[in-house]
Formats: sequence, C-alpha cells, structure tokens
Amino acid sequence: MPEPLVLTSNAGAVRTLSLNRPAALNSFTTEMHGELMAALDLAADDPEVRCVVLTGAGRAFCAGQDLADPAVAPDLSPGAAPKDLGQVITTWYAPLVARLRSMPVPVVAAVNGVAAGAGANIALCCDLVVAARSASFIQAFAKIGLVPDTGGTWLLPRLVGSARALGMAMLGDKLPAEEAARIGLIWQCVDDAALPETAAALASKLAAMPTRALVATRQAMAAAQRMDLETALAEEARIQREMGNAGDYREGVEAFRAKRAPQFKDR
Ligand code: T3D
Repeated sequence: MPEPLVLTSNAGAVRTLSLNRPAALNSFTTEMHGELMAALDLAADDPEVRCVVLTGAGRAFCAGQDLADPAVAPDLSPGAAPKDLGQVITTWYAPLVARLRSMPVPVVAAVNGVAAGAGANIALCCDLVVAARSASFIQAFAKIGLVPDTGGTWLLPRLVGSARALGMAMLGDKLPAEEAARIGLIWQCVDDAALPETAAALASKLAAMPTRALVATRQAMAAAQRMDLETALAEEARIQREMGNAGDYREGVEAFRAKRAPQFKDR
C-alpha cells in the first residue's frame, strides 16, 4: 500500500494534516492535491473537529508545485506544446485556496521549514501562521518566469502592503520566518523545538473558542476589504445579529456572569 501523501492525526478536537512528500520537500503533485482536498473535506464535515493544523513532514513545509510532475511540468523537448498552467491553477490551486478560506473551523499553518511558491501562499491563506525560526517564505514564481498564484497577488499586498509585496514577488528572495513575523506577514515565529507545542496550544485554544464567530470573523474581514466603512458597519450589524441569535453568545455571557469557563458548542 503506498504511503499517504497527507498524514492525518487527531488530538482532542484538533485535526493535524501533514503534507507527506518529504524527499521532494512536500511539493504538490496532482495526487497530493487530491489527498489534501479530501482530507480538508473530511475535517470540514466532521462535527468533532474544531480546528485544523496544516504542516509538512520532514524539513520543509511545501516547495509549491512539483516541477517534475509530468501531469503539469513542461515537456522540455523541442517543439513540445506548452502545458496550460491556467488550467492547473483553476483545477487545483484555486479550489484549494477556496477550500481553506471556507473551512467551517479555524486553520493554523505550522510552518516547519521552507514554504516556497504555492507552498508559501497556502500557508498564508490559513487563519494563523506560526513558523519555526529556521523556516522561510519564498515567492519563488518570478525565478521560473511565473507570477504569484494561489492567492499571492491578493494576499501579499493585504498582509504587508504593496511595497513589500512587490519586493517579495519580484525578487523571489528567501524571507526568514523571524523577518516574516516582524513585518506582519505571519502571526508568530518560535524556536524550532517549540513549533509543535506552540501550534498545538494555539489550535487547542482556538478549538475551545466559539467556532462560528471565529469563522464569521475571517469572512467579515475578507469581505470588508472590498467595502467602504459605511457598508462594513452595516455588514457588521448584520453578522452580529446572527451571532447574537446563536447559542455561543448566550453561553459566553452566561459563563462570564457565572465566572466559569464557557463551553462553546456551535459550529
Ligand atoms: O503548474 C505550475 O507550475 C503552475 C503552478 C505553480 C505554483 C508554484 O508553486 S510555482 C513555484 C514552484 N516551486 C519552486 O520554484 C521552488 C523550487 N525549489 C526551490 O527553489 C528549492 O528547492 C527550495 C528553496 C524550496 C529549497 O532549497 P534547498 O536547497 O533547501 O533544497 P533543494 O536541494 O533545492 O531540494 C531538495 C530536494 O527537493 C531536491 O531533490 P533531490 O535533488 O534531493 O532529488 C529538489 O529537486 C526537490 N525539490 C525542491 N523543490 C521542488 C523539488 N522537486 C520538485 N518540485 C519542487 N518544487
């Protein structure tokens, strides 16, 4: 039986998915895409799961597209027709970004090593990104004649502003995790040995929080990027009305008044 390309483990309400092609730095083949989507769908549909952690096996998080995958890599022989990269993006990477951004639970990226190309942007699509000090982020696209994909053109300027976004995308240099945290590209950088426990603690904390409100927060912040303040205020009122009718709000206030820990259940 072949080794799974995405490993799954559970700890309480936290599901960890590990990209598992360490010899090729967990770069994406179509098979790994398929397994990751299936694993994310399973996590989304499992009412016991309240947080997902995405990480990589071995020394890398993910080196982006597997540049040797015959399904998508260019045939370098003279006269060979080019592959339709637009189709690769619409078939695999865009649905993956959409899946991550629509997960009904928070998603933590635990970036254990280099995250390059689409691998970097998949990490940055997650709700919270915590990285090991030895990890790095590389917008590797320009080095092979491509533009940032997997949400990079949308995410990078929003996370760090257009000056840094363009610098990262045009130069394709390695950005160390510590610098990524300093400029606000990611949530946190920790010592390598502390990454598993830090990611696990973050995920457990999120899993115990009101899932529905956290997911609505992600959606509202993304939607507000396209709105003026007046529209955003109206949208906040609409969503808050919905949250106010949910059991978690009632539980949160009741627990606060009773000076006890809340037991949130909504998803
Ligand atoms: O279909 C499409 O192409 C469109 C979609 C595009 C999305 C994208 O993600 S485009 C960007 C693709 N990724 C890259 O360009 C990154 C390529 N990799 C690197 O630049 C370097 O490997 C790293 C900076 C990530 C790490 O460098 P280093 O020195 O730590 O490791 P290494 O020696 O380069 O790699 C170790 C092994 O992994 C090596 O294999 P070997 O020689 O031991 O058998 C290397 O070939 C393999 N590897 C690394 N990245 C990829 C890869 N194999 C296939 N595809 C990769 N992307």
